[in-house]
Amino acid sequence: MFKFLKDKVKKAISKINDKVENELPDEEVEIVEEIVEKEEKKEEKKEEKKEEKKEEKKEEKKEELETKAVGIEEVEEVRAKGLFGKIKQKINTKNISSEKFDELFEELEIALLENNVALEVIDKIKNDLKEELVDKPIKRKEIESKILKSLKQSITNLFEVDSIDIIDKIKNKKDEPYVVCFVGVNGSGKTTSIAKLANHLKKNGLSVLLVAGDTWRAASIQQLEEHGTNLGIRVIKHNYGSDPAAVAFDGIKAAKANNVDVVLIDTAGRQHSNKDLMRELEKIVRVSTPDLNIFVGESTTGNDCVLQAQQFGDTVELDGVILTKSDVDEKGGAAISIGYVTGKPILFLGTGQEYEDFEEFNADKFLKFLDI
Ligand SMILES: Nc1nc2c(ncn2[C@@H]2O[C@H](COP(=O)(O)OP(=O)(O)OP(=O)(O)O)[C@@H](O)[C@H]2O)c(=O)[nH]1
Ligand SMILES: [Mg+2]
Repeated sequence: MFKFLKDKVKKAISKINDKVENELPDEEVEIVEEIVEKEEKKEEKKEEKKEEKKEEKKEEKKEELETKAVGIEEVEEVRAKGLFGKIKQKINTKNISSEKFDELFEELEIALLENNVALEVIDKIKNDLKEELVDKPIKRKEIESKILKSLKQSITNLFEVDSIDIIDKIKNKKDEPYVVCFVGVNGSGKTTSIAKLANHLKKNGLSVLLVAGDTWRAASIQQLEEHGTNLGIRVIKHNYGSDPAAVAFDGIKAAKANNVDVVLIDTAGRQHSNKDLMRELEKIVRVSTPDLNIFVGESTTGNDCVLQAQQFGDTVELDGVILTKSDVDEKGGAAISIGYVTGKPILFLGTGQEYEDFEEFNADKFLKFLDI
């Protein structure tokens, strides 16, 4: 999962590091530490011992400065601590100008583009990194780690979209069934994700009902019924060609009558450009007033997936995203981009074809995967 992205980003950062190392001149930043020598005059006998100790402390402090100091700002901080002895040392730093940064960032930009990261996300990462790295003396040894740290922070911020605890939401809606509608293009994994979520909810002690709202594609009702049989979950269906909004209405009615906690509505795959089918989707949503509309997108389709989510969002008010087939996605661009671009959280990742291949999305885990 996401291996290609991980490798490319690492390579790009290593290249940037080499360029900074080789193409930018060293700049010396002088660090000065003043002495506060109070005790020396009082106890002359102990002078020698003290001198020894002072030397030790100077050495220790020098080492501390070596690892800490990156520029003038930190000298002030160290000075405030008040130490014994006087330390004067020069640290080699690199200073990246704004123009040089633009040139260096191209390495990373290409890596991100190749991995289907959305343009607005690349722009955001660029601005974040620029703020952290430009015109600030960076200690030579710390260039690569500083870039990685800035990149990690920038990507972390991309996931700062309010998440939804679906189980909590369902449990909090006590009087009526909680209704979830699944939308997306053909073959994105809607029906499979419904079955996976149904399984997950059932395992968490919730009762579930499925609505066969795809009355369009051949064998779609049968496909949902098979999942229902496997999972021991009731499926409400009409005939092929019937109005899916009416099936959804009946499903919710049946769930109410039987005190079912959750209704999951399957819908036919459709392209945003198909006006009739989009109108049909609008009607399903109008009639069933879902508590949650989930866009199901194929992780492997990268930028297309992000664009589709935006387009579906024009017709249906989306609340969250399920990214399927992340098990076969080496790029990860959709996972990085979709939350930031749509402002909606990724709720789950589909990680295979089995019911259990379904994970709650976790940004920390994702970052660990990227190994940044
Ligand atoms: N590897 C992998 N395959 C998946 C995943 N989710 C779904 N699939 C497969 O993708 C194919 C399409 O899945 P469906 O659930 O039928 O997709 P759909 O969106 O309902 O399709 P339509 O109803 O035709 O629009 C099936 O072969 C699924 O097994 C996943 O997370 N990983
Ligand atoms: Mg389907």
